[in-house]
Amino acid sequence: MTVKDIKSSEEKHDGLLVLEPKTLAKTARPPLYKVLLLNDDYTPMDFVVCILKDIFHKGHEEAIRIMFEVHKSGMGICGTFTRDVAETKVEHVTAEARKNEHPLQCILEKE
Ligand code: TYC
Repeated sequence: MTVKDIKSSEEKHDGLLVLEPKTLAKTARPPLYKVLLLNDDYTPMDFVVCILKDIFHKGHEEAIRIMFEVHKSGMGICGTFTRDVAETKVEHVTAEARKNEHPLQCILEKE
């Protein structure tokens, strides 16, 4: 149900906004979290590109764009997810980086 739908049901109630708890539960959106990559001086660029492709499902051009964004500005956004998904992505990135002995840092930021 969209805000528009709520507005039209509002009209059916003589202009009074009546939101059933059920409706509120259905329309509530879960909080979202950004997954960020941080720059460092040691992780190879091609490793970061692979992470962006394999874990964040980015295409080649987009993966390169994000990697250079991180490299130049210090951080970049890999994607926005619900909390569980975002935490799992961070764990996968960190595990893969440590397995390959890279210091790559990946963090969450609440939107
Ligand atoms: N700065 C790294 C280098 O020059 C590349 C890099 C990019 C590292 C993005 C981390 O999140 C990162 N090899």
